[in-house]
Amino acid sequence: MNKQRALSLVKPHLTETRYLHTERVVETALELAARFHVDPEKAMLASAFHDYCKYRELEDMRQIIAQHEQLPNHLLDYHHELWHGPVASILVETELGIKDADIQSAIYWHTTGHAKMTDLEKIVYLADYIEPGRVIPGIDHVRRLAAYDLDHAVFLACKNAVGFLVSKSRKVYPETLNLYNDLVDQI
Ligand code: DGI
Ligand code: FE
Ligand code: FE
Repeated sequence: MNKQRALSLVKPHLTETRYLHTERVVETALELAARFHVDPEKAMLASAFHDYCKYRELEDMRQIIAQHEQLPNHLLDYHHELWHGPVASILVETELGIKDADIQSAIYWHTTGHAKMTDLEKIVYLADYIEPGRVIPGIDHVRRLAAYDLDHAVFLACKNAVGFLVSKSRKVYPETLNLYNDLVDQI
């Protein structure tokens, strides 16, 4: 599937703003894929569909998580913002026929990250964070690191996200902390 086709399939599921975000995530992911030697087609498809389920009804997502054996029920104990990646990893296959474990896993983990991420997963996670439309405190440092050190950039994005959630007294998903712990000794 080429980029135009992928974007035309995701567009009806998104708001205009979210679609423009998605276009920028795709371009950013393709740049990162070239830089860090990751399969560009997988990077394109995972980034094009990463927010495919961002606007699904919460009740529909709740049901899919509860019923689908590949999705852990404990997701329901966390903020519903964490549901759209895992749900999309299933629905891109059942609704669009995208059946590729690497792509589906990058979609699954794009919000929280996890320990021992693949480079494809890191690229989608990072592209979502640093795409040029994002305005986040400290983001320029992450963008500079993304020019040459994938792990360090992912670590700083994760650290910023954890710091933000803690500052707001929000729950932090355990895998986000596992990603932090995984990389803190490596960078
Ligand atoms: O879908 P996007 O907005 O493009 O980006 P995303 O999938 O990274 O979602 C970001 C939202 O998810 C943002 O509002 C912060 C929230 N989030 C990320 N990790 C966690 C989290 N919220 C909670 N409560 N816990 C987390 O670990
Ligand atoms: Fe998202
Ligand atoms: Fe996104």
